[in-house]
Amino acid sequence: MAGGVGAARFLQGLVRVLPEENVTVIVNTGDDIELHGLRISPDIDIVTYTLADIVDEEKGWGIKGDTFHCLEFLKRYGYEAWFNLGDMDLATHISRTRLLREGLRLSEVTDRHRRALGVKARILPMTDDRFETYVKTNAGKMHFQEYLVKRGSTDQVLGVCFEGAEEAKPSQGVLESIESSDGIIVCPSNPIVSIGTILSVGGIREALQEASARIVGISPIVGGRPVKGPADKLMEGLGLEVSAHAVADLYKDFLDAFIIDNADSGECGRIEGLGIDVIATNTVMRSMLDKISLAEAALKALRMRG
Ligand code: FO1
Repeated sequence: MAGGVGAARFLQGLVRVLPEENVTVIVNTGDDIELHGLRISPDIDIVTYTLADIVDEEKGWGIKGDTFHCLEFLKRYGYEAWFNLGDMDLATHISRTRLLREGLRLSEVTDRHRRALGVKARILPMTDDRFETYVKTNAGKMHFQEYLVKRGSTDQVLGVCFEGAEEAKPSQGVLESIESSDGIIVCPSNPIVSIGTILSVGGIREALQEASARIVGISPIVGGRPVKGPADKLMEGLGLEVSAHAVADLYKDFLDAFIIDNADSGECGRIEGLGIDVIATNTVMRSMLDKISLAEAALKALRMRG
């Protein structure tokens, strides 16, 4: 189960210790947005580009070597261009929008794109239905991307709402993959707007509670701060403590084990108190070796071998 950049970095390690075709990634679509008439699915694209080895590694999103000529020209026509869509990246959004308009489901489009880019892992959007994350702030309610990218996560968070969550059904293959998998990993992603969204889609949380496979989570919080992104601001805004323990608490109804960073080893006892096995290791992924070691730790916690 995956959000964007943190999950994609972890998956780079995972596909080096497991055959890639044995991996299914269930991806958050709450960050999806329509801009310039195009459907953008940031987390799906981040995971796909990363596994295709074409991602801009420094940013963690977009395509390496991409240019921004189209966006510059849109600005000359007076359009807002706060979301940086590269020229090659735009081809993905044009294709997605076109295929959706022709009647394909988002999951079918995603499958076509990942195959075209040579990705062997299955990539499943959490839902094919409309689902958008909004953040309630002191400056009003806004789309998650507006909060994150346009306004740089500077507004005070008062709440989060998932529009479409009540009607959203898991996309085809999601529940089946949870039921039949040998091990389930909750990637180091934002617990509110990446994993929280996936868990809010009808039936997914229940499928995890009933899964026969072991489930391991990886903390996205290291030393009381998120490795990347605004998880701290969102957690605080919802009245939660910003800690590995608070993340484990959000997942305690289905988690068997939780991997936390060595920096948070002081929280082991509290997390074990939730009935969850704890593994403390290095979770900060700077090099490929870090990613591979973390993937190996996850497989060990799942009692699986690569
Ligand atoms: N993140 C930014 O911080 N600024 C951007 O301009 C931006 C553009 C962008 C374009 C395509 C894409 O797939 C992702 C993009 N992201 C950008 C990342 C994205 O907004 C977030 O990282 C995810 O939604 C959170 O997982």
